[in-house]
Amino acid sequence: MSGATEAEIRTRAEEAGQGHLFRTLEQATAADRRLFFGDLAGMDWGLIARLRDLLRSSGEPAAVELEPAPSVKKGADPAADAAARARGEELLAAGKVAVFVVAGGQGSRLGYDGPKGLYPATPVRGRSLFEVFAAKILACSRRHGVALPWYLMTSRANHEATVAYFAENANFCLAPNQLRFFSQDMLPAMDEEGRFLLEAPGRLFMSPNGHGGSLLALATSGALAEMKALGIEQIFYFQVDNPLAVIADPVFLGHHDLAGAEMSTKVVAKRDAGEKVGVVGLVGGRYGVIEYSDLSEAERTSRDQTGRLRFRDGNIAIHAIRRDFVEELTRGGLDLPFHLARKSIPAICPETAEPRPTKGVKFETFVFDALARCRSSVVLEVDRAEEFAPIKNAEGEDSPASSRAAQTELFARWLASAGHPVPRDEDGRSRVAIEIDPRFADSAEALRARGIGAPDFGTDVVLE
Ligand code: UD2
Repeated sequence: MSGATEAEIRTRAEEAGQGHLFRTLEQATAADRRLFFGDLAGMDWGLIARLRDLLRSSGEPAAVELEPAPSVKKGADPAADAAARARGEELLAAGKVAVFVVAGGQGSRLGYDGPKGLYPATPVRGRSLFEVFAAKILACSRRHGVALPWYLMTSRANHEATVAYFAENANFCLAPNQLRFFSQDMLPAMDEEGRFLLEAPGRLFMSPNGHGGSLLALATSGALAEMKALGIEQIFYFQVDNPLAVIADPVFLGHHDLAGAEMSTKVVAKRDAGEKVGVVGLVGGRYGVIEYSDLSEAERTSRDQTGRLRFRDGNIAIHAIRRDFVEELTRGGLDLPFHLARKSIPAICPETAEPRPTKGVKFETFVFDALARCRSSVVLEVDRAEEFAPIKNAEGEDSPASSRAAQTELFARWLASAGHPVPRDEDGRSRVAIEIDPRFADSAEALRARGIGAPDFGTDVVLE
């Protein structure tokens, strides 16, 4: 409804059952009011009607038959890995790969007030997640003689701060045309009757439409068309929270490409039955990820004959996705199912504007639901210690402290492989924090090739 008057926008919203939104509108600030009418004008009312139907019909999810999916373990077959690496390196050198990070989430569990990518993640210098990824992309670009393009998806709440951060840091030495920022769409939260919720008069409670929305945003932002024009065939997808992600891993890209897969996934063996990661499996015969909250107790704890968890392939949210598969999924809108998250939402009463936390529903699509559409998919198991140390919680597992410790241990192994074993305490942990900048060395082999002398282990070690 672009170009519509406020009266027309209001009529359309009232017809859609949202008349309550206007009862406190006279209390809204001018800025909120503008945004409010902008949000309503941009509303996809056809989609809203579908979401309201879904809300009405959603009972218990139907039981699905879950089976473990076949997987390949990195390192188990060196010849196959070498062939995959060669293929992946060929794709990279030919400029057929783009890197894509989803950074539109709100990071509320971490309690960090800002885009999560700005979070200081490294063990000594405290470099941000975005700087770590930029450094890895720079190192990979140099190695393959290309300017690896990096697409960054933000959301309304963090877009400007993200773009400004890169500008303030001179894009961490990446070429300006190597970076593309775009935002995902937002969706309104609703109460159980399908009425939109307000967080303040004239301010709709909107939230990002889930990381599945990243595929749609690739299409609507023009990024997908641009990738096609650039000759890009494969998209390396990852989440903003994992500083150990091996960006554009040629072994993964190669396995995926050689198998002719549409979309592939990296997994790690689950730490224990209770670990909060989705599990990759075959759902009714199709590839998929079952969220930890949707696994039954029996499935969570079930073990195979060898005593290992039957469903142990923990999704680390790193995917290789064919560009033309994303085109197929987004032709005429995003073809992925919606998930409903029921939460207490800090809403106001639409009559009195008094705060009234409300049991509400948020709608999201998940990128991994696209796996169900694949004819072929590679599930590549990798070593957690080498590739997965996410920052999700303020404390405990998957926290800044556990991630820094995992980074130090990885760099300690690289140093040991280069002939410099690190001093260890009685529990076997490195006595000093260690940081190796990816621009100095981004793998054990790269570090060995540098031929460095013994570092001073009397203090924290930084190689940069
Ligand atoms: C996700 C997976 C979980 C497991 C884990 C691995 C889901 C639903 N669960 O859990 O199964 O594999 O990751 O690390 O994905 N994001 C957006 N836009 C959105 C929502 C999320 O960009 O609308 C990004 C967000 O910035 C982050 C990532 O997606 O990079 C994961 O989001 P999350 O923190 O909600 O998912 P998490 O960690 O609970």
